[in-house]
Amino acid sequence: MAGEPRSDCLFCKIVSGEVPATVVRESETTLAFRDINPQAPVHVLVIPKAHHADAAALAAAAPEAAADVLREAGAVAEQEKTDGTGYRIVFNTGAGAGQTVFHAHAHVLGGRGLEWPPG
Ligand code: IU
Repeated sequence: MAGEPRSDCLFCKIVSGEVPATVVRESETTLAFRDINPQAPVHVLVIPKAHHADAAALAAAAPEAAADVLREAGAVAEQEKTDGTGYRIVFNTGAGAGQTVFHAHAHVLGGRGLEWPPG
């Protein structure tokens, strides 16, 4: 069922504490932790605590939680002091776009110049 924890989901296991992560922020509905394979000096993932497969599914099923993820992404960027150079919020959606973990997550990337278009 949408939103229920899944035993086969890595990010659900991070939410439950079963898998460790370096948490930088937490709210009632979200968790933010450092990516284990950072692509920039600042690379934090912001996830809803509830399980939704991707950003679109999250927005459709739980729009308030989707808004929480965006708000927390901005708060992470402020906390990590990316304001001088800007930052990027990325939701890879679908395997073809590089999504490898099918629990919605925002990448917050910053701390270096970011090119456009992305690869
Ligand atoms: P993607 O958009 O689904 O590809 O992002 C998944 C991210 O999760 C990716 O950047 C991984 O480095 C990251 N990650 C992690 O932070 N901790 C883990 O244990 C695993 C992946 I597996």
